[in-house]
Amino acid sequence: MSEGKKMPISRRNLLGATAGGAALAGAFGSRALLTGSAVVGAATLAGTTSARAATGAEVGPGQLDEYYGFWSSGQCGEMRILGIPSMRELMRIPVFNTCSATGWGITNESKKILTEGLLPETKEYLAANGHEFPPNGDLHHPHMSFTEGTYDGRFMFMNDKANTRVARVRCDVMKCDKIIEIPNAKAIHGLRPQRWPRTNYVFCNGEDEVPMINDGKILDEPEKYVNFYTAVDADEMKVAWQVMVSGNLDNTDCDYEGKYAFSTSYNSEMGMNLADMTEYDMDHVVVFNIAEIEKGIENGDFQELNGVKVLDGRKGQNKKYTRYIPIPNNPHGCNMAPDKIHLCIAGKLSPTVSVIDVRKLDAVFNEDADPRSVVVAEPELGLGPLHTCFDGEGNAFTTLFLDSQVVKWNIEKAVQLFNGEDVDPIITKQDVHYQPGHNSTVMGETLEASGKYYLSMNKFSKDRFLNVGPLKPENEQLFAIDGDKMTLIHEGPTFAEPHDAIIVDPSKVKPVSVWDRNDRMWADARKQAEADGIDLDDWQDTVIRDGKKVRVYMSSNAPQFSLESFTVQQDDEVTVYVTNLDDIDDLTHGFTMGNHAVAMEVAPQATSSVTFIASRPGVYWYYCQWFCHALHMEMRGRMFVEPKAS
Ligand code: K7E
Ligand code: CUA
Ligand code: CA
Repeated sequence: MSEGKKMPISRRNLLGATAGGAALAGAFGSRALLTGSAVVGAATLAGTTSARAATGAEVGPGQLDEYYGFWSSGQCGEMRILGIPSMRELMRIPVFNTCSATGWGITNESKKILTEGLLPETKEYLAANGHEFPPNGDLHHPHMSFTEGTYDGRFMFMNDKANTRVARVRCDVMKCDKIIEIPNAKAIHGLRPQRWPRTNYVFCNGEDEVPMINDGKILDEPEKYVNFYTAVDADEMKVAWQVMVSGNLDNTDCDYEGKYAFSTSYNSEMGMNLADMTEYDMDHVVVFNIAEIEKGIENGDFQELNGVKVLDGRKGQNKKYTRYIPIPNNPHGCNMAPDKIHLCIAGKLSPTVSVIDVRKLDAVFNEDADPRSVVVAEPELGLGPLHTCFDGEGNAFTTLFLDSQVVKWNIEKAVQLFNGEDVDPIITKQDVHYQPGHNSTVMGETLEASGKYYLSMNKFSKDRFLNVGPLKPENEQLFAIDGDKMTLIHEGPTFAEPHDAIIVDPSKVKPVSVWDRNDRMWADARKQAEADGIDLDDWQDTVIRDGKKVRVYMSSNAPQFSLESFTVQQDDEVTVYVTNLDDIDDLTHGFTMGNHAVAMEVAPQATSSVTFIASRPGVYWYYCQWFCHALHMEMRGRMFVEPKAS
């Protein structure tokens, strides 16, 4: 325990007169937060409808949006797709959650994805608690795969902070195809795909500190805790390597050259409580040297921990794997500018953004130059800077959580100011409602960044909408940008809790409308069907008995299932395979077995399967749960469960 080291944190301390104190008061004192917001809220904004017309951002009925938006959903655990600039929600893609509409977490295909990447000890834990896979997730950071510094439309990658997982979504069918649990690390938070030459790695930060071997032999001995930085092989979805670091890890990003990756750490103190985590004036950014790490792996300079090659990149190791750059004060956001030069670190409790010139990192690694020599600007922007995005014209937008504002500033001018020139880097400040976290511009984390639209993901909506009870939605605002002018064109509630989003040009993403019949999503079903002598591509109406196992193969063709009934015996393990033979755009069927907790989507040309124990005798109706036809209600059939002979 680290008690007695200093004064415990209290409201009175927090409300002290220093800048840090003021920031803390806002961050942790709800009264202060409310007061601040009310002031901002008084300035009511003009109607967004006319603003849309004025900025040319109108999207009429039947018109398509200019851009895709890929959204996280925080503790909902799913990924969402929105249209920009309309902000219409287009789709929800279940990942770490379960979904009644699509059957994610119910079908055999999704259960396999949700379970196969779990560690053995996690499976044991889950089984002891009546789960096959974690029923929850916390998805913060969705990012697309890159080729040469821009999106390539292959995959989306995302983290689950709650259960230390990383997932991949295929952009051709917009379904999750891989989820892995990361060993050793705890609470994967920041996540970024490698930008250059392509996304070979997905970099993942472990936020929570634990003993290196976390088997209960070490408990309250924080000096023995470590954190792990993980590189996931993006193609294989397997851990490539890990680096042990000093301090914890929060957000991460990487350069446009494939040389370095970066992570913020707000707990360089390795504190175990709020007071200790906020003790130092300076925390740090860890810089990871990718080539040196790969060399270290090659040369065997690692220990194997739970099947993973782990290098020691802790402070004082005097190796070239990592360097630590001092940064004030509990830094959070970590954002690489599309100028390929400037990395922007948001100070959170410091009103500054620290700008690192990544070209200067070679000297730090090779000549042991002063780590702070890479900081080329540190403009004071406002209270509570959290995240920064870019317009591709040398300007940055930083969210100010405590000020409930976004500040637009010029990177080059911030550098000039740092060099003693008499310039003001701040271009404009814009109120948002309220307390913004992440922000995004169009293609803003790629070489094709543009400042056409600016998205503010605000953590509080408070008085902006009709009251829906104590639990309130978040609030998102979209601005059209024209020169230095930011015009609000959308404000709307979102359910918990979009942390982050990327805005992607449709030329990068080409999803299909109809599945390929040979898709690997149902490879297992196809294999089983072949073994059973069933042609999955043809009309199927076959029931196969295999001891206590029964396999029911049926197809769907609007508005009919190929089987109007089938019979099983009590306690049979029943697997129903449904193949949708319709190959028309948007003609999705579903399969719900009444009173059996079984439901799934079967999109055009897809096969889905579900397994359950028919433990109750009787007549049960199954029906199509996606509206498909005028006779959709009639698209149903009966399962007869014959009672056991007593
Ligand atoms: Cu990206 Cu919300 Cu996880 Cu900042 S974090 S806000
Ligand atoms: Cu088929 Cu509804
Ligand atoms: Ca700290």
